[in-house]
Amino acid sequence: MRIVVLSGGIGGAKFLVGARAYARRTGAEVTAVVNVGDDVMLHGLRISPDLDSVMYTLGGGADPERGWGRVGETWTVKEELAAYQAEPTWFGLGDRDIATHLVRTTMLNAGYPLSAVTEALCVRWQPGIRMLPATDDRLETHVVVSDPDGGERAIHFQEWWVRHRGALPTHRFVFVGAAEATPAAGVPEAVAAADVVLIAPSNPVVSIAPILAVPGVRAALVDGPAPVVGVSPIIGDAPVRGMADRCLAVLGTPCTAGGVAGLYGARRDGGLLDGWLVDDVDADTRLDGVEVRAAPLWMSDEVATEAMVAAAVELAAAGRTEVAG
Ligand code: FO1
Repeated sequence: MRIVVLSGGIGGAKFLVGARAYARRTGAEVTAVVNVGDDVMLHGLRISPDLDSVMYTLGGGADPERGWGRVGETWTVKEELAAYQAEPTWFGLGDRDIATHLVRTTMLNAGYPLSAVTEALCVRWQPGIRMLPATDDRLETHVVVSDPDGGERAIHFQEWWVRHRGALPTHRFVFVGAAEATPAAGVPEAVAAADVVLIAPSNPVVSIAPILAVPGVRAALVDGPAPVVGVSPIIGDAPVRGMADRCLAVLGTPCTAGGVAGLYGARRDGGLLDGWLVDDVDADTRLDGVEVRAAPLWMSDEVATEAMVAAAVELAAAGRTEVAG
């Protein structure tokens, strides 16, 4: 069986650990299509936070406490940059992590696409799944916020997320470059060959939406043969982790399993979903045209997460829904 997983960073990485365990047990193959909207150029380096979170987590090199960056990290370069007052001082690059950014930036400058760079980095980390960026093109999430003088300005997602913790009057998210972007090498082929596509319980607004904003990725999902099953990132009325509540509020979408399902939409009605997996506490969630099932969705350990993946794959076995009309 071929499984494609749409994934953001930390939550997606945890889900992929379960997907890899499921694959090892059943002989399935997993391809992760990973968000690049969080990517940013800082100090001359290309940082790809979600790709790195997935790669380090699956490769056993992630810091489990912080959730991002490397375990056993040191911060000499960060301190030296701060001594020069080199902005942004609100974003910390660890010494070990910087080696990854140096290799990535050098390869990109030499003309390799991000997908090839990611493959090269994975030779070291051996994540046990295939990792693809959603696109090799420039795609950055920017956030339109209120200015103190009453106007509006757009800031990079990382400034909104890390520096301001999302606590600014926020109007909308813009996926710069998405409309012109094409899927990374291998993405349309992986989706076309998939038996099931899973949407990880990642932030729907700033992790999954930028992937879907690449027209060729969305088209591959809509036109491809595989059923699409989403896993709710919301349990009760709170995100499993991160700031999905703040992001959903910007869109005016309720922070509930049903709210996020509505955002993805039913395939029958021109959306994406054939199936939607919610936590047991949200078992009464309904979305017309979508098969909803409940299972425990806390990714407390690998065994629990593998069981989630198994439940999502089983839900996909119910098949694709017909498009209305
Ligand atoms: N998150 C922080 O809260 N503070 C940081 O200084 C920070 C640095 C950083 C460096 C590299 C990297 O790959 C991720 C980093 N993150 C940091 C995490 C990142 O901002 C976000 O959590 C993700 O982009 C959201 O998925």
